[in-house]
Amino acid sequence: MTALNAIRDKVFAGQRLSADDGLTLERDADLFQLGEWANIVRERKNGNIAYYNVNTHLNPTNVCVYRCQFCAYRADLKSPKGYVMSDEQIVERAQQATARGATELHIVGGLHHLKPYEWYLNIVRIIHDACPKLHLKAWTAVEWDWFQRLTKRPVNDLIDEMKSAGLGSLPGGGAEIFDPEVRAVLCEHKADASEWIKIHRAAHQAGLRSNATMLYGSIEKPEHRIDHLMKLRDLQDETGGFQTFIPLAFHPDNTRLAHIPKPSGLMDLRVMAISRLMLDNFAHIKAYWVMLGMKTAQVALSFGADDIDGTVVHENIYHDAGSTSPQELTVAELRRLILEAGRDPIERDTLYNRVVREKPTEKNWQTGRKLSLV
Ligand code: V47
Ligand code: SF4
Repeated sequence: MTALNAIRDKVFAGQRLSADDGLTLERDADLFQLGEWANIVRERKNGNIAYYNVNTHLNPTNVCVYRCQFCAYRADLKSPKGYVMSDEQIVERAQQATARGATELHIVGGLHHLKPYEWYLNIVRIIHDACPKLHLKAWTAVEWDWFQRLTKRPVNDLIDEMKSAGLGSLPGGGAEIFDPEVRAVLCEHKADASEWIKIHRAAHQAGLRSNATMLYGSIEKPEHRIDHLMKLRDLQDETGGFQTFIPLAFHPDNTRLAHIPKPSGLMDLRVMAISRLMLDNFAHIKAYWVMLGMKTAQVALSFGADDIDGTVVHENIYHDAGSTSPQELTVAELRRLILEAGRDPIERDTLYNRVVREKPTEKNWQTGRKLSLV
């Protein structure tokens, strides 16, 4: 029996794939095999459902002490591009999101040279006080690591404090590629793999859920991607606290790695499918439409993904790096995108509870602009 036939039998039987199987998939499987097998797992776990949510992004500052090679978003302290939002602007953004029916605010940003930990804590507190029903998905592990460095306090203490202030869960950013040699090139000084894992473990132990990501298509090799997925799977075996895995395609524009071409649509689908096959203990795989573009996100719903993220609004990280996706999608557009892909759209909140709306949200979010997908 060939190695690929043995993998197919494991997938059909619902058995776990090994790291070697993952490498075989990376090297030898064709796209349609991968898609067929990933779709079996996707439908076994989530049927025909494709989830979306109504959310908004908030990036309180782009000023950052780090200089990740793949980042087009950051600014130096004195750069004219740098900004810091005021408390008033932050609360206004949260109130606008609430008025438009958002259930989630996704809060991440730079690590500002001069802002103390209390500034970040206060952001969560003032938003929660103003909009107590809005779920606050805040701060990547890289930011939590920075808070530890600033305060010299253990992360579980900081998580408890933010939780009391209104924190709801952690986003999956900052994972990049865990391999130390790749990380040394991409983002030398920031939290390493063991710190990222330690912080997510601490969040799960504090009763919070979190997401996980992987930045692919820059300088990593297939073995680095498989190693990354295996490390996430191990932590999920231990805690069960991850909700969703989000593969993030490298966007080169305006970065220090601008000479590297953007990964192809074929690579996007391969990584999506292999992630679905390897992460057998993750309930959800997200095709983040801002990063993939709407057309690939639709196809990805048949290559392992069961979630396309949300309305988004105010996304900076990918738009600064050359994303040509719209700034936001209306609920009507998200639902149409999912229906066209042959899936059943279900609105979820951050924790994957179904959202049932008694009355429509603000008109333009339901009906939307005309947006051509062809
Ligand atoms: O950590 C930054 C990545 C991440 C680039 O948890 C880039 O639901 C590609 O994590 N090309 C932030 N990737 C975004 C993120 C995220 C997005 C959507 C949903 C969730 C979630 C999390 O974006 C960073 C980094 O890995 N990134 N710049 C770039 N030029
Ligand atoms: Fe800073 Fe995050 Fe950009 Fe790295 S990816 S430079 S930590 S804003």
